[in-house]
Amino acid sequence: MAEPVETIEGWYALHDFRQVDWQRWRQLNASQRQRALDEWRELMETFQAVSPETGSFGLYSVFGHKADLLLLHFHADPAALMTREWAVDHTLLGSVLTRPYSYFSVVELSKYLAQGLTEEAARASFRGRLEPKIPDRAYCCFYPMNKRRQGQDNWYMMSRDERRELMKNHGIIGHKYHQEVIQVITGSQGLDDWEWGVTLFSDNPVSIKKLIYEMRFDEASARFADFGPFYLARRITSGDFTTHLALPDA
Ligand code: 76R
Repeated sequence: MAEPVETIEGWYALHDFRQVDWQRWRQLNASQRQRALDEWRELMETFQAVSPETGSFGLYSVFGHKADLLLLHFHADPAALMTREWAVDHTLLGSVLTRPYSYFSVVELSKYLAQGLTEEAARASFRGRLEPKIPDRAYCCFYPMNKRRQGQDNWYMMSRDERRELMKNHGIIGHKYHQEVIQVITGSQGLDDWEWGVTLFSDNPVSIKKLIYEMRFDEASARFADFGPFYLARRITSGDFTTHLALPDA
């Protein structure tokens, strides 16, 4: 049997996508709308006020038809993420939002390239990556992925050394985009429908595109990667969103 690589887990992640049901929104009267917007602002303030010791939060507006909002939470306690889902559902605005997608996972670092380190040493030196702050970048791209299990292209039948070699090359490509694109890899084996979630942050959507395109030619992706849906979102303030909803013709 090929041996699994050791992984180190950090904060849990909830990618909570919501979509406005405009018909239901328009059915609310003026005072209900006002209440909905006030409640929403308050809730976003609560999310933003999460202690940096235990979590982080970012609000994004999603391009295209797949969703309107991405509420991105990282938190040490999975129960806190559930409470945050419920908190949205319990607001008046929550009752006009549908949930086109969501993803639950946990920040994961694999020890392919840090083999000598004990878990404690790795934890200490990678704390910033295990407990990610939402980076101050304008765009966020999210997609789930699997490593392929098909005929000769079966990631899970390869030896750990072969996989490490592939991950090394993968890391070299990724490193070219160091600082330009910040990546958070979350593992979701047994937690959600795919094996990993990939969350990328950048001020430039083209940098995200170029990174992903370049990786497609690398064996780790070319032979072994299968992808789910891609979401591209732009960071917004809760005020941007409430202004959008409050437009007279909205
Ligand atoms: O942790 C590290 O930085 C060491 C090198 C590294 C590992 C082990 C690394 C670096 N990644 C690792 C693991 Mn990655 N990564 C992806 C995607 O679209 C695609 O084709 C793949 C999606 C991107 C864009 C990306 C970016 N990586 C992984 C794993 C787990 C594999 C396993 O355990 O079997 C997956 C699924 C995955 C996927 N990766 C980097 C990046 C970038 C930008 C880097 C360089 C980071 C830097 O040096 O700044």
